[in-house]
Amino acid sequence: MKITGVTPIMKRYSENPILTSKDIPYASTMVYNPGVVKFKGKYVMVFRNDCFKNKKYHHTDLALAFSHNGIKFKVENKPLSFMRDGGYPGFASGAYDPRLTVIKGRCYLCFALDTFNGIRGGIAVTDDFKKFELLSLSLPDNRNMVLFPEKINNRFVRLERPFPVYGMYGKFKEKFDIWLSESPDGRYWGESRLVLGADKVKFSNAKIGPGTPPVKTKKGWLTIFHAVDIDENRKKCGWAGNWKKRYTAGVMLLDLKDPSKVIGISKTPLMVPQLPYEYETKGCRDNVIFPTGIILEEDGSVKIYYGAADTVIALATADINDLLNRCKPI
Ligand code: BMA
Repeated sequence: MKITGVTPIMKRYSENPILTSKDIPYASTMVYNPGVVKFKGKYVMVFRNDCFKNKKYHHTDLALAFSHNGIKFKVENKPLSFMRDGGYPGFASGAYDPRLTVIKGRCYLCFALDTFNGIRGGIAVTDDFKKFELLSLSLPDNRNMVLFPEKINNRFVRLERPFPVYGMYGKFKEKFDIWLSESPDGRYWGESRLVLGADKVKFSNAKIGPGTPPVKTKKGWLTIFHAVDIDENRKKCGWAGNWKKRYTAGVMLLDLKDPSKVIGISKTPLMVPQLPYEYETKGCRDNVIFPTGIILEEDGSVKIYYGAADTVIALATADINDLLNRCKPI
């Protein structure tokens, strides 16, 4: 799939990647997909750490790092023990793809969990990144959950991405869409409704998914999503056997009062894999930009954190007004 018209409003940090497996003081092969928040005066990052032994997958941790400027992160000496090594009956791998959201002074962690019965989306809450209270685990298959940073109409609200096997495929090989659910307490979720179908995204011919948690602006909730396009002519890349996908980033704006309504969406991707650490690594899957963290600073600048090629963590910045201007009615 050919993509044209990428507007360069995103500025990659010149010293990208900002974190690699070399920065991890314990076993690590690839680090990616970081959730980031400002919490108690610091930037906090929780990210996925995959470990291989003798070139074979061994395990996945969630790793924790802190920063004073949102650029240079110092990784803690131990991984988070949360949901690791059998924390859940039916457990198949560690929690991964974390997203962080602060709501009323508490930090919520959304994550995916591969179990022998399918993939579940989980939500936990913490006040110190030491103790976590597990609030909910979805039915399989679901993941890429992100929480809105405040209750709306007195309910917690999340975006999520179920994997319906009997979807309407049409020209799509995998058509997975972005949904929304509400909860009075973070434990019980319902009122689920479709937000954005993958068929509405001009630069996807496969699945889409929530990327970063939404941030509030006067015009609406701004949120970054990922979009996948499959091209059978793509060369095999990375370690993954038959990887024909590319992950790009898009932006959309949701209604402040009813965030299941899309006000606008970018017609072209915000970011496509363009730099060597995004499209050509010795990692697992090349051609991946997987946005998972966002900070809206007081001066209107936005930091977007993403996993690049499922191998390293990178940062790009933009102006909030440029992102809002990219969102056009569907
Ligand atoms: C998704 C998840 C992510 C990963 C992405 C790109 O399905 O597995 O962890 O970053 O694919 O490979």
